[in-house]
Amino acid sequence: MQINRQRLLQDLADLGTIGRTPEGGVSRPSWSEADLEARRWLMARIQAAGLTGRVDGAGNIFGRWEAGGPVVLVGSHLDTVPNGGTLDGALGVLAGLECLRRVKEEGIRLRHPLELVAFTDEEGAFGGFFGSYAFAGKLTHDAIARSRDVQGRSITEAMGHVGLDSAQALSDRRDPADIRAYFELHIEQGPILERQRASVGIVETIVGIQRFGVTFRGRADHAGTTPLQDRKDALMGAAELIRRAHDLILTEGTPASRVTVGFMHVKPGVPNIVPAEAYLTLELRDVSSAKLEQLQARSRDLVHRVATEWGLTSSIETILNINPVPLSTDLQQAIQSAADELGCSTMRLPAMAGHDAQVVGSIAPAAMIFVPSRDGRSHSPAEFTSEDDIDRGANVLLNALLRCSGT
Ligand code: HGY
Ligand code: MN
Ligand code: MN
Repeated sequence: MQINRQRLLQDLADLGTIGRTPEGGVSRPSWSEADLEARRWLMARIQAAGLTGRVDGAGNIFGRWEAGGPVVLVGSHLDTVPNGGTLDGALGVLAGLECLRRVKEEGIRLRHPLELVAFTDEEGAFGGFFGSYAFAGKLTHDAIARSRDVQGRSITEAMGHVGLDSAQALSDRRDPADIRAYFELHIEQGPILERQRASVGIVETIVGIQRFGVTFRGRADHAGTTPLQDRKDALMGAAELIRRAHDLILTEGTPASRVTVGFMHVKPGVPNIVPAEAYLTLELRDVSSAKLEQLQARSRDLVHRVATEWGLTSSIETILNINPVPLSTDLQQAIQSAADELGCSTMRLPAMAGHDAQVVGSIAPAAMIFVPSRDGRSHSPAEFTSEDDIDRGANVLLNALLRCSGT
């Protein structure tokens, strides 16, 4: 049995028009108008396929055919980064939907039901992994209260706007005993598969991420009358931190360590006033928990040292703290067997992007299948995977799902 290639490609093209940007990318941050439209579109596709659709308290969307017993879950996310690509997340959800449709069309009786899932806010418009955290029972009242976008809008407000109560997310934890396995097909978003000429990646570990909001506070002063040595310029602290954090990770990290400052805000943000406050996000990643812990401790020290050197005060808040997660070796083997049967070349590799699979993987066996990304590009409209690679990946997914669901 094979997936229906044309139907999957058409679904990807259709979803890719929702939130389309002039640059050819898509913007569907969680709970935006485009995200809501994508949610309605997916629910209509689920119903058109004759599956039972459901939305839980966190806004996660499910599609199921048969009931009873622990499920084999398959999915990913519909939300995107601003001006991102059309495949990140969408591929895993739509390939999952296609697999369920094929099993239903063929009337295959499975020992374990298949269930489709599209998780809420994987990309982190409000912090990240809201849906999978709720699903895994790892969400708290405090975490919900802290979930805000960069404009300061809370997830409670965003969900309230569409008639949902964010507190409901706390009551929709899924019993781990109800999950036999979770599979996520995803684009690699890096250059490894393409360089190695492998068509299917089998993920061994997913990177850990620690994301902080760092604030430097100094003093607003006149940009003309205040001599440089008399200033408490908050932005100088931020600039120094960015430079030195980069050096710190290069010298103390491993080739799998990352640091990124992806957002910065300066107050009052006026050309002729010395910056009184600078806020930035500092994100660290590593596949080793011990290394990630070491790097975050060293980065925290660095923030305080830099603040002192520039006569500033500083504070650090945690936005995201997610551990590296090794994926199930049994499920890796199932993917390997599926790929071998289909004659696909494979390689094992780590995932350097965060994925819902690492949250689900903390409570149940989880696995990821990667397909190549041209030039390793992602989180950009330049994201591209060939139709043949998409087709191969989706067929490996279908084959692996059947192996785990028990025909
Ligand atoms: O940020 C990430 O790694 C992912 O794309 N959510
Ligand atoms: Mn992404
Ligand atoms: Mn993704």
